[in-house]
Amino acid sequence: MRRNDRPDRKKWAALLLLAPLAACSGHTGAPAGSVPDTQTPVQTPSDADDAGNETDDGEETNGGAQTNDDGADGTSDTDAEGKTDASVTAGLTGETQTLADNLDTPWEIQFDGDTVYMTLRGGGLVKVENGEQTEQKLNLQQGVSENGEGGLLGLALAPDFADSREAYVYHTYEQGGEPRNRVVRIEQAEDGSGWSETAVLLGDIPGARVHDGGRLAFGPDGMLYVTTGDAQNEQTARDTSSVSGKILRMTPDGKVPADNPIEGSYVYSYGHRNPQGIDWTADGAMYASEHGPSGSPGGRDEMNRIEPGADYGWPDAIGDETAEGATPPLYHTGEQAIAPSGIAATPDGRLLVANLIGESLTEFDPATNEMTEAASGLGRIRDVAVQGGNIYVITNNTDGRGSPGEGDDKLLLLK
Ligand SMILES: [Ca+2]
Repeated sequence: MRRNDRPDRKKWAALLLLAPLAACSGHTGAPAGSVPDTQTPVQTPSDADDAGNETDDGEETNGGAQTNDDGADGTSDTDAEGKTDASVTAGLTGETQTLADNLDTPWEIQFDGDTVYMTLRGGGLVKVENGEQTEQKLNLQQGVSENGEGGLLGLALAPDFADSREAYVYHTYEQGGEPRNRVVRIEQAEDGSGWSETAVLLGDIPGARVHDGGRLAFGPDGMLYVTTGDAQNEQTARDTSSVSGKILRMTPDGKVPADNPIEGSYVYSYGHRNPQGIDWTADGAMYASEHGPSGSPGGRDEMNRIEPGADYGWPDAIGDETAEGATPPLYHTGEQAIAPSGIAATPDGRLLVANLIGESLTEFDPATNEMTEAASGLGRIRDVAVQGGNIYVITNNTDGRGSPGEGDDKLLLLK
């Protein structure tokens, strides 16, 4: 998801690309007719975790979608800050339209106008244009190491992608036999056929089989934000001298911005366990999803409002626990696990949340701190994007913890 033509791309995209998007769904080759037109509430939560045996990454504990669902939101409250009253979830019918399929663990959706780019965790980069799905060659200076949750993860098209053809990826690699992560800039060939690495913004980010973070997004300020996991070394999360368990902020050239909260440091916020989703609502507020602990007690997946220099408490404050200096989450899932990954702001100032264990798309309202279900029955969901008033998700039933169905995984338009 995130950013294409603007730092706060999704909101803008939703406003600006309405027409192109309608066109997009028309000429992707899949059945058209993407305009939601009913008020059908969402389905019941699906069964939870069918997945793996992992024991420590929040993607695998006994789960279950949130059940505080009061149906799709049909009565969005308008307030200041220019929010519109157009709920993108109110008209969902439960129907979907498949725009791409047979994707092996897709991780991030990015829109460039009508064109979609997606990373595949194993190292592929898929383009969907005019209904045609192609895997593009990606030449990196370090091989992608897909191991556990690591691999080719986040993708962010540069705000000036239309001119520069530049983008950024976050991927796991091996260094001396150990998993590490790096953020690199890539550039698309002029003929559009493939991509090559042109710069390393940040390497040597601690990695592990689980807790690799990996989401990239340009903020409304034009800076690149990067989520990192604690890489199974939880004591590093509140240590601001480490880049693990953080949200980092850097210039598009990989430099530390002069106005970062800690002088000379990439660290923008800390005390994170494994954040995999970030986005900004139209009022400029930044939010992040975060995987809570698994095992006992488990659950405690979080939604946080991200403030510069703030400490989000992991591992010393979990759920409602407090720790000195720690900012509590706006919302957590209690004993349930949903394993939230990508998030996407909606035009009316809410956040859609892609849930893995929860096998659902939920909608978080920062005005009430309530999470409601928007869609389910699609299996694990890794990422979500809002474009032109429409909602797009990628499933993640092939990520090793799900039950792949025919044609999985898929890029879906929710109708
Ligand atoms: Ca926290």
